[in-house]
Amino acid sequence: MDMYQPVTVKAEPYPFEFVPGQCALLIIDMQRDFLEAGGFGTMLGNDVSQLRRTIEPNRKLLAAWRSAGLQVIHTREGHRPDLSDLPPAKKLRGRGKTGIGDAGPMGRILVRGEPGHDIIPELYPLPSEPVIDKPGKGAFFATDLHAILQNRAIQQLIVTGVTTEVCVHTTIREANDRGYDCLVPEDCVGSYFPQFQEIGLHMIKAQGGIFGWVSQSSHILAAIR
Ligand code: C5J
Repeated sequence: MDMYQPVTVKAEPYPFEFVPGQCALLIIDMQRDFLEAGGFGTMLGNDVSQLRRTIEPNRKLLAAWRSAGLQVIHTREGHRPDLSDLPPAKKLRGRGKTGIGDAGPMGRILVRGEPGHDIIPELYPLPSEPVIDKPGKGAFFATDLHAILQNRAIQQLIVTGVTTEVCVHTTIREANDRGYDCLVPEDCVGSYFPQFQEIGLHMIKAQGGIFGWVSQSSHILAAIR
């Protein structure tokens, strides 16, 4: 593949054109606590199957992206073990009996280094792929993501992961304000709430692509083959 020959992907609201060498696959928070039965997500009463359907399309896209020699970045939502980066408001919100930092089914909930905080084995990062540990919903807040993208001359992002209306959306909005183009393959993003999945994707591509483009992983695979 010619890294600097633009590639066009079928997308809405219109085709997405990207330069492979300047486009990273950004996989948001595919962590065990959100996706595995018995994790934090389930504990909150969510149906993880709504997220698990994204694993296989992400696995295929990641494999193709890696074999084309393109750049991959992963993120994880979580906090320092001493919780010094956990805003009190985030800790209290939800009013659950068990929250961030407490003992959960897979170690302390959303704490770095705990089993539940780690990325699911199906999409495990390679040692060469940066992993951004983020304390917030957006991947740019209080992280070095922007610096890494700038240093690698990345201008465009394929954004996948969970959850569509929370960390994926927040990251796309942050990326927009920093000048990045974002394409979202809808089969590679998931929400616990089907109605939020649907409306979240509409919000990205509405008004001529106010936050970016929406497509399917099959269209991206076809474009990079
Ligand atoms: C949430 C996320 N939903 N990764 N985190 O709390 O979207």
